[in-house]
Amino acid sequence: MIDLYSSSTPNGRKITILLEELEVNYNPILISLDKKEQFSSEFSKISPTNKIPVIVDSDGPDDEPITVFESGAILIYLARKSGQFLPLEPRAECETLQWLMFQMGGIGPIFGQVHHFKRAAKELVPYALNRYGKECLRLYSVLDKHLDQRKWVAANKYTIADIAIFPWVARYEWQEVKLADFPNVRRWFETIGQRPAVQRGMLVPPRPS
Ligand SMILES: N[C@@H](CCC(=O)N[C@@H](CS)C(=O)NCC(=O)O)C(=O)O
Repeated sequence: MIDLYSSSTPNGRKITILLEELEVNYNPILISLDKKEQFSSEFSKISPTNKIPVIVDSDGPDDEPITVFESGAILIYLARKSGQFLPLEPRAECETLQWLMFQMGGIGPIFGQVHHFKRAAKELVPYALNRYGKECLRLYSVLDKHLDQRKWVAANKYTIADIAIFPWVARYEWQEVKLADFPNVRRWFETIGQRPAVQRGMLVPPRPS
């Protein structure tokens, strides 16, 4: 059994999408960021960064439980364990990992700042809105250009690179981005959004009422 400590955010949903795709049993445990549960002493034991997502897999390597934090590392761990969504062939694996890192190092941090300065910041900070807004659009352009003539982000296959990027693009309205301006991204987004596992994964854990 896999315990997933998560919240209804893009980084959390990367993992629920992959778990749903893999059809494995997992137990979602909501960590409420609003209630600052990520800073509890209990959660700090498994998340040294005080961030979600984290998994605890009771069936880890050498028959021992394993705890994994950082969403990219969790995706790689689960993909390797299952032998799915991360190709083994070295070039295809490298391509998949490089686009996964593009999400981890670019899309995640920058879109996260856009969400913060557009929706959460207590004051209007034009400099930050301009800086992160511009970089957000640049990242969409990179992805759009890359997806021209390609169905998937990497390796001609649906992989953890697609899974990592999807829930961030799903918040395009928060970013005030028009997907019509990025037709290749929009086509890719609509294709992935039709997958039943993706639809299920986007609902777990539910938003706290
Ligand atoms: N690089 C980390 C980022 C994780 C992250 O930023 N998680 C956010 C939610 S999406 C979080 O836990 N925020 C709580 C906080 O910053 O206090 C990953 O990909 O797992």
